Formats: sequence, structure tokens, C-alpha cells
Amino acid sequence: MEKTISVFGLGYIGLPTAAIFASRRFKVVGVDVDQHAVDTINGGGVHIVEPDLDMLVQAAVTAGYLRATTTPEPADAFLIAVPTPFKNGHEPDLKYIEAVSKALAPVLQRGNLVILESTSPVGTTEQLAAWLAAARPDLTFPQTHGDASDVRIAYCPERVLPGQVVRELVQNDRVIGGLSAKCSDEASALYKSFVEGECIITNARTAEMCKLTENSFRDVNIAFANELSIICDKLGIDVWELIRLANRHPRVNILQPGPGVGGHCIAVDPWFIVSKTPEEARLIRIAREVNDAKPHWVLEKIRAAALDQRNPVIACLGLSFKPNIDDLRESPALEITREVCAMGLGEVLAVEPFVDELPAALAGFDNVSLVSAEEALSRATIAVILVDHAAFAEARMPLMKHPTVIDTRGMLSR
Ligand code: SAJ
Repeated sequence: MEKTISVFGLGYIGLPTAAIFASRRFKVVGVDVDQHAVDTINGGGVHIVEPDLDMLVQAAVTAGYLRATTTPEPADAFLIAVPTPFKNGHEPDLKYIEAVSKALAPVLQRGNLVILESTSPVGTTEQLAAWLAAARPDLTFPQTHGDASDVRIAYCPERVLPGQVVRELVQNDRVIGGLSAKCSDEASALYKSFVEGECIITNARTAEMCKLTENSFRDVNIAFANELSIICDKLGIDVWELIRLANRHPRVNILQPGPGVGGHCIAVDPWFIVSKTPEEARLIRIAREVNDAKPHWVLEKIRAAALDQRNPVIACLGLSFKPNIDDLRESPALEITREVCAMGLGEVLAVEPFVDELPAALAGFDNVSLVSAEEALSRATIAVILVDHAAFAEARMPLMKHPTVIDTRGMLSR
């Protein structure tokens, strides 16, 4: 019989995953609380921007293998890909996972597999299993019945890079942590239907920590680069040249400084480790603090340059959280631009090739407008490079000649 997969959460991870399963001819039902997202998908469209996703979803919906709904239905396997943000004080907020457990429990059946993909603090898969068990005392679960359980539960983190999701979903290795050996085996068999990388089995807690470790590793390394950039600025050294030289060493590989760390993963996930082990996670916490402080350092540079001029016109080049994508969520570039507007330092010219109107965060200010890179550079007295979009390649020469440039990405140093 055809296998049915239900994916809870049709966002940046859930939707591509649902569409890929559908492309492998599984019957996929996507569940989301957002009626607009559900209607868009059922119409063959997408509500998020990710290369190749539109084609994949359209093909899956047209072929009848993917549909979306707001109401959970029975299925053979359930995948959970809902957000796990943090609350005040950087405490993880599991309310979306808890809400899914409540919505899913009534349709759960003997023989079902439940996989959590959301980035989660260590112990969340056990918590999910406890919520499901409490809601369904008529079924047995792996935490009490091991391999003999009616329901299988596993943790399998997504690790795909925004902008390359469709390719990485298929090619990356997957870490699979079941609550029992059978749970891992079943989850692994399911992923092997489309994953070309290896499916590596461990337990749920290690798999949870693995995901957090990957993003913390990157965060700590970016913090190192950001700290170096501040040190080098003080010492009159070009940090990008320095990093290029140091990286010639066979065992050194430093990442790139920037205006801060954005997105909804790297700036969030390390806190999940810190909140569980605050005494022990010292380096991880400091790295977060270093990266979170970087936008303020950039702002100070802009303020100092503006105070030096009579009528400063400040061009902010790039608003997204990293190059070549349209994603403005948790973007240090957007935050810096917003603060520059709020400080009233002068006229602000925002440049972002991926958007066609001023983002909501800037729309309330009367000293800012969205313009082309060309216009910004012809009018600005201060040019701030916040995102090194490939689309800015043509602006490189004019920037080189510009009298006052604050280059947070080392675009001019390449
Ligand atoms: N950044 C720097 N310097 C660098 C690299 C990045 O300042 O050398 C900044 C970027 O500009 C951006 C932020 O860090 O503001 C994060 O960007 P990113 O490209 O490092 O990562 P994300 O958030 O797009 O995706 C990460 C990936 N994790 C790792 O590479 C370990 C991805 O594989 C994960 O799946 C994703 O987080 C996630 O969903 O957790």
C-alpha cells in the first residue's frame, strides 16, 4: 500500500521536505496553522522564496502527491518541522512542538512513526514522546516499551543551507536519533527514499546536540573573526588580508567577519546549549555576545563618520541577513539601517536588490528611501556595505573611488 506522510509546519524546512517526499511518490499531506500558506500550496504556489522550490511544489501538487490542510489527518509517518524560537532571557520556547503534539495525538495509530526535525534543546524528543504518551494511554511508546512500542519516535535534524535547500536536502548526510533501535531503523529507511548522503544512526539526545553543535561551531568561529576585525581596526591592519594570510596555514581556517550574525538558526541555537548548561557553556555564550555586539560597533563607526560631515547622506547597501537571498529575518543589516534612521544622522538610502518596497521595519521613518545601488552611490556621502550581494559587483569600482566607505564584509578587500 502507498505510504502517507504528514508534515507539520510548511515553512522553510517542512515545505521542501514535503515536496521532495511527494516527488518520490509518497502521498504527502502538509499541515499548517496558516490558512494563507495552505491555500497557496494547494494552488500549486509557494509562500516562501527558495530556489527551485516553486517548481518542485507545483509538480507535486499537480501530480496529486502533495496537498495542504489546517486539520491533522491519520498517516503512516509524521514529520514535525515547526519553529523553536527562544523566549525572554534566551530560554527555548517549545510551544509550537507542544501544540503539534496536541494536534497530532488524536490521529496517531499503532505502527506510526513520528520524527522531530525542528532544532531543539537536548531532551525535547523525550518531552515530545511524554506529551504523546500522556494524550494516548491506549498506545505504547518507546520510552516505556523500547523496540516493542506501538509508536516509533526519532529525532532527525534538518541541516540545509537557506538558498541551497533543495540540493542539500538530497545530498547532505542525515543524523538520525531514535528513542529505540527500531525507531532509528524505521526513520532511516524513510529518509533513504530520497537522501543520497549517508543516514547515520545515534540516539535522540546526541542527534539533538549534534545540530546545536554544528551551528555553535559556526557561531564561535564567526565570533573569532568578528573579534579579530575589531582588534585589527584598532591596530590599523586589514583584517581580510590578515585572514587570507593566516588561512594559508594548513591547519587554520578562519571564517569571515561581518556586521553581525543573522538568520533564525546560528544566532538562536547556541542559546539552547547555554540555557541547559549555563555554568559550563562559557565560550559558546561569549561567542553569542561578541556576535550580538558587532552591529553596535558598526553603528558607532557610522555615527562617527556622520558627525564628521555637515549634511551626511548615508547609503546602506544590503538589508538581508546574508548575501544573495531575500530573507530579512533577524538581519543585522536591516537592524543597523533601522538604527541609522532612528538616530537621525541624516538622509538614509537603503539598497536591497531582493525587495521592491521598503521593509516594514523602515517604513515608519521619513528620512529613508529604497533606491538602486547606482543612485545611492551617486548621492551618498557615506557608503556602508552591509551585505556583499553578487548583484553589487558593478558597484565595486564606484565604491573603491568613494571617499567614505564602511565595508563590514571586506568586499573591497578581495
Ligand atoms: N556569517 C558571517 N561570516 C561567515 C559566515 C556567515 O558573518 O563567515 C553570517 C552570515 O552573514 C549570516 C549568519 O552568519 O548573517 C548565518 O549565515 P550562515 O550562512 O552561516 O548560516 P545559515 O543561518 O544560513 O544556516 C545555518 C547552516 N549551519 C551551518 O552551516 C553549520 C545550515 O547548514 C543550517 O541548516 C541552518 O543554519 C539551520 O537551519 O540551522
